[in-house]
Amino acid sequence: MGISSAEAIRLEDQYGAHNYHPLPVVLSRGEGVFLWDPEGNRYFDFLSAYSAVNQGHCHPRIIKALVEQACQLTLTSRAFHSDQLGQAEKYLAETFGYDKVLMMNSGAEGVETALKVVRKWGYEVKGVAENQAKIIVCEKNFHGRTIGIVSFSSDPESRGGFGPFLPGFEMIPYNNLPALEKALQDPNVVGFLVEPIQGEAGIMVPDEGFLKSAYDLCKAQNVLFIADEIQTGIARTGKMLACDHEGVHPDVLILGKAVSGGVYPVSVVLTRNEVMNVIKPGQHGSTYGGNPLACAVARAALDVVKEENLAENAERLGKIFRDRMRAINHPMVSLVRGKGLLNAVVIHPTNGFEAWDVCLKLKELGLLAKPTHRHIIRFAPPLVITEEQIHECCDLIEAAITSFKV
Ligand code: IF1
Repeated sequence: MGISSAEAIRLEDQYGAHNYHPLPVVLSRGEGVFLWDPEGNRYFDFLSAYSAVNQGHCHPRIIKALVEQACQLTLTSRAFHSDQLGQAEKYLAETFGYDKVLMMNSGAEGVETALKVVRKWGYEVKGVAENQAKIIVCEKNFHGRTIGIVSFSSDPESRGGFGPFLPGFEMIPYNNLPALEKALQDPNVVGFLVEPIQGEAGIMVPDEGFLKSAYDLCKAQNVLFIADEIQTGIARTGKMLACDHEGVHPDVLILGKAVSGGVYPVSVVLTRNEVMNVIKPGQHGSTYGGNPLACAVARAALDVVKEENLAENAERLGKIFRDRMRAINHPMVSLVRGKGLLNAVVIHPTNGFEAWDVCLKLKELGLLAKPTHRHIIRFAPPLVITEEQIHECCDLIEAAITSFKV
């Protein structure tokens, strides 16, 4: 028997850690761009689980792969080979143009893995002295929640109370080539970790050419360019990878979220032999990393992205979305930015109403989105959304915003 929304919220409140402040909506079913609550109300999903569900909820092809593999074999550990792992690694390597793949589970683990590989490359290949390796990161980054990763966060909320922190990181402003050039002068620098668009910072799109120039600067100093495409990857921004917009092929690529279509946690680190080969047996791993279920799901999820041309759809519908948002004539809409179907609307508080109130109104009208940093609303629907649905949703967003009288 299903429970009511009120009961579901009460249970979470009583028994769950209060590490989130969700919108007051309970979801019990999803299909494509739609979600339903237990009372049967239908919503357009404009968060897509932070861009994990790019292929749409419960995509039949991905679910079929999940169920078929689940009936066959789910976990072997890496103590033994599986018939699925090599096939998935080959598929991932060929899809993204890399020699080798290391599969993990959460995005944060993918980032940690990349940092370990890059540090080790720094010592064994670049020749940095023991314990001296440095990795450059950007202000307002978001790469996950492990102690290692929050050690180089600039967000007091992410870091506060979790010290002591890990050394070996240098922070520079995002989208700032002179700062990068300066930081790269240190010969102990082994990597530059960057989000091609900063997600949690509020969908901050860097200047055109930033990624390409940053890549070139890294190359000149024998520093690995590490792209965290956990949120921007897998067609979200209108290309398979956000780096593709500038023809940049990162030395190290980190994927997560939509690499499995929101069906099962899978993260992936991809790089060339020279880098990946520094990891020897026993030096890194995970019980669940690269398990048969993960492998089958990831292959199906990427098949869907390619066969349904989700990148092209995101590119085309993203332009329509931003045009429609910019055409809303209301003082609450102060800025619209984004790429593909990763967009943000900056809400100017009006008469005491702010982004949270707009999201509550949107929920009432049947569309789910979440504020970030108080005044920004992120709009990121599943990429299977149609042009007709995008227009219908833009109508809803316009109606929600214009319901606030000036
Ligand atoms: C939460 C944000 C999005 C990420 C990038 C690594 C990770 C993430 C670029 C870690 C995760 C999530 C986590 C989620 C909220 C969400 C988020 F608002 F915090 F920034 F998407 F925009 N790199 N992002 O965006 O991946 O370990 O979570 O699998 O609730 O913390 P993970």
